[in-house]
Amino acid sequence: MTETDVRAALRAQRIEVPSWAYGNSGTRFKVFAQPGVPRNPEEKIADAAQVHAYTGVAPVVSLHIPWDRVDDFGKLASYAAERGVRIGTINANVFQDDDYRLGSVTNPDPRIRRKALGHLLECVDIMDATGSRDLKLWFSDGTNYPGQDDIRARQDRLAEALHATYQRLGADQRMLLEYKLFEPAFYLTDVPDWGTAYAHCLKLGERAQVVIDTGHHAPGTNIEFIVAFLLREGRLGAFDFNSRFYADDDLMVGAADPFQLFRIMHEIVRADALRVDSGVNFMLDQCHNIEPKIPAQIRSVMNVQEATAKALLVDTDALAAAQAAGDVLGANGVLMDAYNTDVRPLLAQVREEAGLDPDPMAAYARSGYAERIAAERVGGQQAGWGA
Ligand code: PSV
Ligand code: MN
Ligand code: MN
Repeated sequence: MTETDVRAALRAQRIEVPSWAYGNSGTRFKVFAQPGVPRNPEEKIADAAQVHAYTGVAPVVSLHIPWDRVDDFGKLASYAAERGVRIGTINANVFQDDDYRLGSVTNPDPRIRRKALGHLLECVDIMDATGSRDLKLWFSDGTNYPGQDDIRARQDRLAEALHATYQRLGADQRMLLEYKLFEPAFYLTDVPDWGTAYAHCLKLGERAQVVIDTGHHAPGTNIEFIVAFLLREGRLGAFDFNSRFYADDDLMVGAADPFQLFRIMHEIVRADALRVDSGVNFMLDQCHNIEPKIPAQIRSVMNVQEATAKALLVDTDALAAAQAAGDVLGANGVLMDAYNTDVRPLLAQVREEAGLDPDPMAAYARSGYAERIAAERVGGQQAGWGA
């Protein structure tokens, strides 16, 4: 790839930001309030628009329902457009209701299953109103104790709900199924891994795709293998990017393990899946408990850009030659050369070419936006109401 191609690919890259990154968040021990946090979905979108204004690659905001419920979603979409962004993925939430103590779509009680399915279908209505393509499903469903419920029956109930939701999708809409190893259930999770998500998606049809949340794996899992495998099968629909040190930490992507992020982006570039029309959506799923939120989102976008730039710089001819020759050290060296390149000057140039400040963090800090929202907004909303 020529340097011009690399710069063009970086300019064309798109990263979706989550509405919930801008609200107050914490752990189950403490939610820390920060000054200036949004009081409503409009203000979350306004903050997300700041991230796009300084990075130029984050024009899409993901919503979580009901956290971002409004009376008129069409109006919210227009509000976003006025600020230069648009509404992206609609994230369903069937995990914050007392009724879901024993599960949502897998609950043994048919009344609760109907209620959960009703919410999933309502999310598709919202997608119709916002013009969103993707419905993201993550289920907190699982059990805490062996024998608590029937593993196979729960899979049957899950399949039934997924099928009914899939049938409701419009021709241009997709269902993204997210997996997570554990939490909040500790003994068994109904969609614990990519294999389970993939098997359900295969049965549903081509518009059912797997989501890889980078924080949802056991320590040491080779996530880039999962990326390569799903891309090869045409079933990688999206990423939820974040970092983990221990569990589902939701820290800034590229903070815990920038090398892992590079390896993931290498597989993306290898499959030509960086393009906006590749069908792979790159989203952040993060919470910023102690750091300021808008700068944390800007930093996260920059971390993804740096990993992407390095992946684009891999000398693919030299890599293929070394691999074909069985040159283990040579092949590894090609990859490490790209990883060890300082791409910050290249990205600064890409930003300048796009008419942006080469240093988005400094430009945002200088803008006075943080001080303005701190003065204007009183009583900021908690992201996910303390989820
Ligand atoms: C679950 O841990 C998850 O990763 C899902 O994507 C949820 O929708 C999101 O977090 C909420 O923060
Ligand atoms: Mn997620
Ligand atoms: Mn998560």
